[in-house]
Amino acid sequence: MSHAYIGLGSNLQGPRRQLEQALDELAALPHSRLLKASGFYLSPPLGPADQPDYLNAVVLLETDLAPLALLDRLQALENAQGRVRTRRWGPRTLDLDLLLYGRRRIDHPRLTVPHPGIAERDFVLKPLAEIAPRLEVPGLGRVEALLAQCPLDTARRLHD
Ligand code: A4P
Ligand code: MG
Repeated sequence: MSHAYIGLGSNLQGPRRQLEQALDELAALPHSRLLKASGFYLSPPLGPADQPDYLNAVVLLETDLAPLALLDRLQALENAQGRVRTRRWGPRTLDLDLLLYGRRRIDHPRLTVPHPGIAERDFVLKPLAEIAPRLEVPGLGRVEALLAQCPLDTARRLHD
C-alpha cells in the first residue's frame, strides 16, 4: 500500500458540488481507501484572470494502484464530471492532480511527481498542511515550512 495525496480543483458548474462528488468517487476507487480529506479553500485563479474563482481541496488515499494506473483513474473521473480541455490553466469542472505518491519522484511523459508548482501554490499547500503538516515533499522540504515560505497567500478556507 502507498500513500497518495491528490489535489482537487474546480471553478465551473457548482465547484462545491463538483468537489463533493469527486470525494465520493475517490472514496469508491478500487484497491484504495480514503484516509483524510481537507476542507475547501477558495482562491482567485492563478493564470488567466478572466475565469471564476477556484475551490480546492486535498485528500490522502491509501492505494494499491500503481502511479500511472491511479492517474488513469483520476483522468477518468475528470472526464466523467464533464471536464473539457480548452486552454492551459483554463477553467474546469474538475481537476485532479497527483501531488505526491509515497516518497517517489517520477519523471514520465504523462506524470511528474511531486506535482510541479506545489511550493508556489498556497491553494495546494494550505489544504495539504491541514491534513499533513509534517509531511516531507521529496526534494523540497516539509509542508509546513513550504507554506511559511510560499509567495502566494490568497486561499481562504470555507466554513464546513
Ligand atoms: N500530468 C503530469 N504530471 C501530473 C500529475 N502529477 N498529476 C499530466 C496530474 N496530471 C499530471 O494536465 C495536463 C497533463 O498533465 C495530463 O494529461 C497529465 O498526463 P491537465 O489537467 O489536462 O491540464 P491543466 O490542468 O490545464 O494544465 P496544468 O499545467 O496541469 O495546470 P495545473 O498545474 O493543474 O493548474 N488557480 C487556482 N486558484 N486554483 C487551481 O486549482 N489550477 C490551475 C491549473 C490554474 N490556476 C488555478 C488552479
Ligand atoms: Mg491538472
